[in-house]
Amino acid sequence: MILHGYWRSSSSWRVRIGFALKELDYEYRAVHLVEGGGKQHSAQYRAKNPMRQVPMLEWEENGEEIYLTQSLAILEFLDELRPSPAILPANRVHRAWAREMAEIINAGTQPLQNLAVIQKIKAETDLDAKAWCRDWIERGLTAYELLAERRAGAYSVGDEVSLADICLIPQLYNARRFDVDLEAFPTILAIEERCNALEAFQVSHPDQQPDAQ
Ligand SMILES: N[C@@H](CCC(=O)N[C@@H](CS)C(=O)NCC(=O)O)C(=O)O
Repeated sequence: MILHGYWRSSSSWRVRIGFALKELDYEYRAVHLVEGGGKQHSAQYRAKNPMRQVPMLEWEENGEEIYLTQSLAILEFLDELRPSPAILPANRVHRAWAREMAEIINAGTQPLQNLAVIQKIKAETDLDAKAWCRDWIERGLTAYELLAERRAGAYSVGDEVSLADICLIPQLYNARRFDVDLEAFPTILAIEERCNALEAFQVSHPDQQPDAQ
């Protein structure tokens, strides 16, 4: 399988965590999101992924070229491919909570601070793009913290790593890039410390990627 990604793309990092947790191999193809206006906009890449984003997984199945985008769809696909360790809790309610918290990051936070949004804000408004990103990340993490206070054990939902943690940790990396003050999120920081101790989170870290700058 070929994983198209970018070292400091948080959505790409989510998928790398999934591969590492499940001890599945992949070939890494770096897509530079900035160089030359961004390789995600090239005709060749757009033909495979019309959303012009990373990550994208590419492989061949029964003689057919398969392309799959959207990190959560990719992670659920990996979970079906290799069910253990599961990234979705066995308990139905916990599973729904893990998905809910993952979506707070995936749908409610990251899209508002994505590169294309920042570029548009800078090009078309007088807003402070960094402050914009910081506000939306703070809003997302505030909600996440309140839910985690009630639901967390060692990790965001109970005592097993789940989809929620896989989305949370890369978002914290983004939060620091935008100078979000994380002191207000003690539950999240405790979860992060436990995740950081796991090899799957370490080897998938942006700084460990071949295209890291
Ligand atoms: N919901 C998507 C988000 C993907 C996404 O926003 N990727 C960013 C990097 S984290 C990207 O490729 N941005 C390129 C751009 O904005 O031009 C997913 O989970 O895969």
